[in-house]
Amino acid sequence: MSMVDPVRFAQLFGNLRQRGKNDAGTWRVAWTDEDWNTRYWFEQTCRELGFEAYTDAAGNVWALWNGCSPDDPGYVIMGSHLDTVPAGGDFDGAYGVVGGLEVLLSIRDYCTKYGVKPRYNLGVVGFEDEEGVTFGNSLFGSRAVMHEWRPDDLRQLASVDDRPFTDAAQQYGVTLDRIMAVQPPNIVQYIELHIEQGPVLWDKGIPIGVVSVVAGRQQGYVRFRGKKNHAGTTPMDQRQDALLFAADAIARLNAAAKRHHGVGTVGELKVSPGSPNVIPESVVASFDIRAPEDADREAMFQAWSEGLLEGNVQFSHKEASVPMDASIQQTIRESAESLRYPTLAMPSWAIHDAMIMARHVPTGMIFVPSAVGVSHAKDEFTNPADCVRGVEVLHETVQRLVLPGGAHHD
Ligand code: HGY
Ligand code: MN
Ligand code: MN
Repeated sequence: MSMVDPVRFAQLFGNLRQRGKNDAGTWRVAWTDEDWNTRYWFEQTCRELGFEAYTDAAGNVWALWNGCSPDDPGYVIMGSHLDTVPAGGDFDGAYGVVGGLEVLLSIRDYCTKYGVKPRYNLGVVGFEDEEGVTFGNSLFGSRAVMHEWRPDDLRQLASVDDRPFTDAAQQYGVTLDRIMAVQPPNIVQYIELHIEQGPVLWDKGIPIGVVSVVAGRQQGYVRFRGKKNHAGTTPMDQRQDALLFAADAIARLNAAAKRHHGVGTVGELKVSPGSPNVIPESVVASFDIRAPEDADREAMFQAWSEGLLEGNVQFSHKEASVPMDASIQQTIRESAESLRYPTLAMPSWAIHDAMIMARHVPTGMIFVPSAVGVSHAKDEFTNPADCVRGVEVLHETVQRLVLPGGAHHD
């Protein structure tokens, strides 16, 4: 029987989890040396494990096994992202990449030992810049693989400190021309294993989530204009305080989210001139609006953006909700049930590379519980038993997809 090896998985995952980590959390932010040293490490590790391993023109790292050689019926790809948010957790993304590598190893070793020829080739990908925290280009690597980027989209991207995305990417050899020319393997299905990042599975005590839809998101920046003046001498009724306008917008976003069954967050504020004794003349605030139903998200954004005081939306990127493939969802459910693991069908409130892949190939997502629902923080944690259960369900699912006659149980 092809089995996952929990010890091998724990060793690989333990190695990755330490990379870019300090007391405040994990700092494998895209387009930094921490991120790219991790990519080189992962590529080298996969090569040493006997796979065709490479980093593509957009920074995505691939490990491929063409077990069907010489014909190429296409690849079933597992994976997630290797980058993190600043001071993030060490499960978000990394868990799915290493879980995929463990399944790739288990199935390759099984097929090699018993001379079994899979129906599809198999591989793992570690996407680049899923988080988009610096340049607002989330899901960057998967969009590059699926050729969703246009050069102008990327030319206009810049950090809050006005550093162009192209400048940062070029530092790692990633140029616009190369991004446009990414040559991915022939992907026929994509399965992403990921932590839930929320409290639902943890609160219900259910070990496996079968993702039904990845919630859409509208994200961007609003600039509020005020009038710079003296904090002491300016009477309260003669102020144009940009930060007060922003504060009003933050409170109203919170109310709109509750009213429209969504979530709304302002996670970033840049106040100018940023001196305690000067009334702010300009504030740039980020916004992040999500809901599984597109109509709810649109209504939320509309209700909120109509009432902005002295503010206008500078940049906004919208991603519609994307349903996961129904038959892959069923395969995941059956796989978990064959292992006697209860499952819960559920939306993903976090966005994932799976929402890009699902627009092009049949795609599924498997969730495991996040302890106390915490994520994007250093105490992000999933207990080892839950981690292994998720890898086993991914393994069982992928066996059913690629092995002749489905999963093998001697
Ligand atoms: O923001 C998100 O939902 C994801 O973690 N990038
Ligand atoms: Mn993630
Ligand atoms: Mn994340």
